Amino acid sequence: MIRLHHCPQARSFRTLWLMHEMGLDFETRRYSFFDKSLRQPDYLALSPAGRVPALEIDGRVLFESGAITEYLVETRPDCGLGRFPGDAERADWLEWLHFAETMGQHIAILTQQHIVLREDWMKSPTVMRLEAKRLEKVLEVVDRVVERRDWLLPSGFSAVDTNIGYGVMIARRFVPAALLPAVDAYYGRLADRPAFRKAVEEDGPAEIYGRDFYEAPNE
Ligand SMILES: N[C@@H](CCC(=O)N[C@@H](CS)C(=O)NCC(=O)O)C(=O)O
Repeated sequence: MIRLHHCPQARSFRTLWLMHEMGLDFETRRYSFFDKSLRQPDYLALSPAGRVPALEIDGRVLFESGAITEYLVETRPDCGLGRFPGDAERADWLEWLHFAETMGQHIAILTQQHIVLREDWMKSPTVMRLEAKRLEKVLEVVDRVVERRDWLLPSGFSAVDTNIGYGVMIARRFVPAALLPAVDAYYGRLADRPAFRKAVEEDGPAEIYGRDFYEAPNE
């Protein structure tokens, strides 16, 4: 039995989507991002920092979406979505896998600033503008690659497209999609994938991002 612990719209979407790409059977347990259920002792026993995703698999629990991605493709290599030691694309695959969290850190700060901090006096327009600009710079790295090909690696779609692809999906709420046409087209290709659509259907009611776009206010 594989069980994914998931919050709608959170990084656990990466795992939800990837497992559909891999055609795995699994069950999903959903939590609210806001109601402190991730801080309950039962959940902390699974994910000690109280974060999603956590994945129960092969008789243990794993947390950290990048590690989960690597574990899933290594233990189930027939899916063809990993690039293993000896593969010419191994280094690029690893770079993209971890670069997804460079994108993730800016998204996390922007989410905190725009959404989690509820009172205006808690928010910093400077941080919002700075982080949106930094996120745009990160997206430009993706843009330069996907303007030349459909997926991040020359050989085709792989698990790193799910890790980066989740970031691209959320980043569009903070950086106008029109600024990065190649990323916009890449997102269109990702969103067209049956496994992505299945993951969107199973994601659960949107709770974190209620707006399509969050503009950084002027000072
Ligand atoms: N680097 C971790 C980050 C996990 C993480 O921070 N997830 C967020 C959701 S996107 C979370 O669980 N936040 C809940 C909280 O901080 O209370 C990963 O990729 O799994």
